[in-house]
Amino acid sequence: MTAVLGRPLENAYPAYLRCLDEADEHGAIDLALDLLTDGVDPQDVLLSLVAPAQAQVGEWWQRNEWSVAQEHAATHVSERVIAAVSATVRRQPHRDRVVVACMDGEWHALPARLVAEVLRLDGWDVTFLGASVPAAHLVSYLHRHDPRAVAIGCSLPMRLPHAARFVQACRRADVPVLVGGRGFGSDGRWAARLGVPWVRDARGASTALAEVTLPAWGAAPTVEVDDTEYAGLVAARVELIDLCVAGIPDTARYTPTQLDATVADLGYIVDTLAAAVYVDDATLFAEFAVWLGEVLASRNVPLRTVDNAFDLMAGRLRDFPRALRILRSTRLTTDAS
Ligand code: B12
Repeated sequence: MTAVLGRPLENAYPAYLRCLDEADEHGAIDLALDLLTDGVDPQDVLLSLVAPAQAQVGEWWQRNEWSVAQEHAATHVSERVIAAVSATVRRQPHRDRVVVACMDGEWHALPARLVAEVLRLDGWDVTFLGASVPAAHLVSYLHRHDPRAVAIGCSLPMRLPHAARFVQACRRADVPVLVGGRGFGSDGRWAARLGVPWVRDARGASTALAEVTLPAWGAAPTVEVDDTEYAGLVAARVELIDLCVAGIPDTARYTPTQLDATVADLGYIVDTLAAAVYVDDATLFAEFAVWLGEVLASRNVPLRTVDNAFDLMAGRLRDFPRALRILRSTRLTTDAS
């Protein structure tokens, strides 16, 4: 954890993690409110205590040290803390209305919520729409409320094609868009591919909103997005999963839980491959493969199974040049291992 600023937060961080570990929401709220009483900036409480603690929770889950239930409990505590901080520090909005939302299928509302609260603390009149908003519903909402801009959060690269549709919908409604979140890449390079302004963090969002000018924010995509191959992959999704379940040795002996997990992982593989094809960037899939390798290795899943799935998919995707190139260049094991 590197993001802490100054002593009070530094001292509070281990205690906050303990509260998350024990699902102690009262302890966590007291700790956050005590920091406010001590004069710590509320934005720092959100961004240098809650945010890095949530990232830590993710690492524990990734390494199989924490169960999904522990992660859910911890996230609930963080949500309560954010609510307590914003209820304690109420600022009258004196800037324009801004909408913060996550697109269809994106359930990571908490990162966007942090952004929304930081914007609120900076005086913006924020409407937070939360997780998984269908694009059509967003558009009708924008027509009614006419905000200065929409800030879109995406935490999973595999949701990028949906983010692109969301951006297009906002542009059709003539509302400027900015995006953020780890789903656009650590340096925002996939936002650049979609031709949309990206900001690294919540404070950056506030600065960017203050500077918003059209048409700079209405830039066209920097690459020709390959919808055709992407659409073909989406259409073949179920077939690809079935093919792998049938083709991977031993699946007949899997327990129902193992089979469910395998089908879910195969779904992530296809969706991430489709996203990599969409933005035409093999590094998107390569980064995912590293992450998947870590997740599966910590759960004792043989990584050869994944390479096996890549090969089976490549066999079916002979007419998909981008997908084929990506699959053939990605391996979780070396031949010798
Ligand atoms: C909590 C959590 C969940 C919760 C979310 C609940 C909620 N209310 O948000 C639930 C259980 C739903 C969930 C589900 C999943 N999750 Co999850 N989740 C997390 C976790 C642990 C914390 C999220 C969080 O609060 N982060 C804190 C914020 C502050 O961090 P941040 O993203 O860095 O945000 C900063 C910037 O990125 C930026 N920013 C972020 N959003 C935005 C938006 C805008 C507009 C702007 C301007 C800036 C901006 O500003 C923020 C603050 O400065 C993360 C770990 C992590 N590192 O984030 C995993 C994580 C994101 N999840 C992950 C995964 C894999 C999943 C699942 C696929 C798991 C599964 N097997 O089902 C599903 C997918 C669900 C879906 N379709 O959306 C992975 C993603 C890995 C990858 N390479 O893609 C992570 C990284 C965990 C990990 N280490 O492996 N998850």
